[in-house]
Amino acid sequence: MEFELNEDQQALRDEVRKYARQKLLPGAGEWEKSEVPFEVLRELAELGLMGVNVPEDVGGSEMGAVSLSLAIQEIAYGCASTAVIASVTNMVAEVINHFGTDEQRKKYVSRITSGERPVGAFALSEAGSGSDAGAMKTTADRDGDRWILNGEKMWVTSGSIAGVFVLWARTGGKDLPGTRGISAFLVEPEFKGFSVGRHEDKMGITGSVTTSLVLEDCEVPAENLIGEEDRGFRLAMMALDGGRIGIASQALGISRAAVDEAVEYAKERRQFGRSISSFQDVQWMLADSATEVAAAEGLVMRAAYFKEAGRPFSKEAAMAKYFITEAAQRICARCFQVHGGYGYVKEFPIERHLRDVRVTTIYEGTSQVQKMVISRKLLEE
Ligand code: COS
Repeated sequence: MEFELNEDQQALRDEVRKYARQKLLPGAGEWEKSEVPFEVLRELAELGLMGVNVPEDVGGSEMGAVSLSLAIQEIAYGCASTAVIASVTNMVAEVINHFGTDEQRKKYVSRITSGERPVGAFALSEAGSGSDAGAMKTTADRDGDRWILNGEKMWVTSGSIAGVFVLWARTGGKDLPGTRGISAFLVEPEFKGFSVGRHEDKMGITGSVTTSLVLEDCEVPAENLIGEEDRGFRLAMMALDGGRIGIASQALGISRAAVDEAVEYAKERRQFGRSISSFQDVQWMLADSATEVAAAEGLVMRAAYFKEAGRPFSKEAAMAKYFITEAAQRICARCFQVHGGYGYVKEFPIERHLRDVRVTTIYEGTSQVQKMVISRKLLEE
């Protein structure tokens, strides 16, 4: 059994680590007050980090799912907002690469990987359709050589900055309810009838914009249907399986940063005439946190390895996301506690980690949805 990364994976991890600590870490505190600068996102594309697991013929790095997870972990250590933008973009590049025609791949994946339009977005949820993704109401009706889309998507990461959206709508009318009769489309923000709606005012991850999308007789060329008509729900589920490894990697990266900061703070801070790191209470908070990080590393890398090996990995991805995103809440809360009153002020990044990490048990499937996926797989095996 091998526990080591191969040379390419190590090199990629080291390179992204260096970049994230030099470039992202110092900016994260400022960017959360505005937005992650677009030049940074373009730079990520130029470094090959917006298409880590897509082939070279569309400009990807072709480095596999394990490398993608490593890259997101390192990016998240530096800046959680940048990590979610990169994770979703990679998921979008992968879904287009996997299900798209050659023309769709060449046009839209290359657009992301070249840095021309370095961000992709995923538009599945709606006001009344979150965990129950099949309950969406947005419609797409065929009209000659185009589709006419009407409805409103919600919670779209990078809604106002993406150059391409994979967007789901109902094509099956009343005959195909629920998860049947849904199709996926490649939508450009310049398409007639497309507009960006409300910008959400969030608790964390505020360097990453989250918006709604309004579709009013939005005209999408017929050739922009991706995958099979009426069978698009499967695309969303398959994309999310990979995306969940991305969010697990993000939570892992944030947790590692929190532990490192708590260790450093504990060593420096003195109370009652001695370092607080000499108190067993503090030691145990650090030990519990580092142990959960190590356990999560195992689950996250295992899920990425299953994906890379071409094995079924829905359950493994759900387990990894469920475990680390829940553990990350405890880890960041303990590391926050180690900081005492200083944790509560913005001088230290730990309060940002606590706010940023909160959403990870929610987006790309709540912990409750992950448990549905895990238990269904167990019962069908
Ligand atoms: N890979 C491939 N196909 C899948 C799949 C997967 N991982 N999961 C489900 N499918 C297929 C099923 O095989 C089924 O296909 P058929 O229509 O051929 O029977 C279809 O998709 C519907 O699956 P299912 O019956 O399991 O759908 P449910 O409505 O019960 O929903 C959950 C299942 C809850 C798991 C799904 O709706 C979900 O993941 N919800 C959360 C969505 C989410 O993460 N949103 C966040 C978006 S980012 S903000």
